[in-house]
Amino acid sequence: MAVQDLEKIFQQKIEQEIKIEPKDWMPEAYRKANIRQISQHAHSEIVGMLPEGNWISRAPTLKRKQILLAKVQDEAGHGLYLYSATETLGVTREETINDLHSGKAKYSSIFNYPTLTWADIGAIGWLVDGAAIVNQVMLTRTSYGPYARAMVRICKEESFHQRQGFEILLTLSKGSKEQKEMCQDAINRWWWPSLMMFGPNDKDSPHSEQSMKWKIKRKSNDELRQSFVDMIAEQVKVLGMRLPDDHLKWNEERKHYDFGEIDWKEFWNVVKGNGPCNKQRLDARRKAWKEGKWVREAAAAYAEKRKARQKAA
Ligand code: FAQ
Repeated sequence: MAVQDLEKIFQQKIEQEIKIEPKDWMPEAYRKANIRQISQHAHSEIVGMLPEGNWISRAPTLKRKQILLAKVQDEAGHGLYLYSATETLGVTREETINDLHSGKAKYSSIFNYPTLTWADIGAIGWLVDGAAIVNQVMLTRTSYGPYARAMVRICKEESFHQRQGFEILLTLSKGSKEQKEMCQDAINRWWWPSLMMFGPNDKDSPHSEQSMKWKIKRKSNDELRQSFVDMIAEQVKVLGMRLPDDHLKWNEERKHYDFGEIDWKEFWNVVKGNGPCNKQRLDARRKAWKEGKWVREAAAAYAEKRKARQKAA
């Protein structure tokens, strides 16, 4: 079949909301766009384990420790589904991971900020998982089948994560003067970086137009950011805390909250590798990859042995 006909069939499927599956014909640029987004999403989940991992040994109670361990393990699982979804597009996991370690591939800017107090674990659950859900609920309807299906399960787990984060902050917000201050301080530090998770403004987002046409993205960066602000501006009232933005105000005409300008200089600085923890995060991932080499080799050898045994039987 001529390429023009294949392209027509592909576009028709997109328009009719039929998922694109790994063995279907797809334009090379669509394949590459998905590899870029899904692999960077996978890296974000894996690097995202580090800031919270920092508090597993210091969680204030055994129960909190168990919950945090389970949450961090969930993030590892999300990374693995997403690496598998990336592999269905014809790249190996090693190639994908090498791109992270060489600095070629990005991961979410949010994970380059430090976790200074226990309240940061609450703020990550509430704000970071909260922002992730707003983005990922949209992605359950993305056009590439394996990515959409991975998102359904991930969203269920993320919604638990958000509630556990909120509950940590709610407990602190009802505590001593110091605990209340710690809660507000964490919100102050995580609020703006969590707004940056949605990416640049639409007018400065080079990938958005094509990704929307292909229904990889179903809502724009600014639309999703606005939904997040509207949701959090209400939830913060329950905590009795405030968001660090003097411009945050309900706009009756727009039926949305207005909010202040993001510091885009800070955003691009972090994305380009110069945030407070970029070096630390990448060093930790490179070290884990190096030290885990024997585990990967042992697992591969065991799989080979099992295959040979099954064949002989
Ligand atoms: N950080 O043209 P656009 C989580 C890059 S998961 C770093 O707008 P696009 C779970 C972008 O890649 C969080 N880089 O790009 C969890 C592109 O560079 P490139 C991760 C960013 O793709 C919670 C360039 O800027 N979620 O949190 C960022 O249309 C708690 C131009 O940008 C996902 O990855 C950023 N914030 O829209 C884990 C969701 N924003 O690739 C542990 C899937 C933009 O050309 C603990 N991804 N860039 O080199 C998406 O929805 C999209 O890729 C966007 C960006 C919205 C992130």
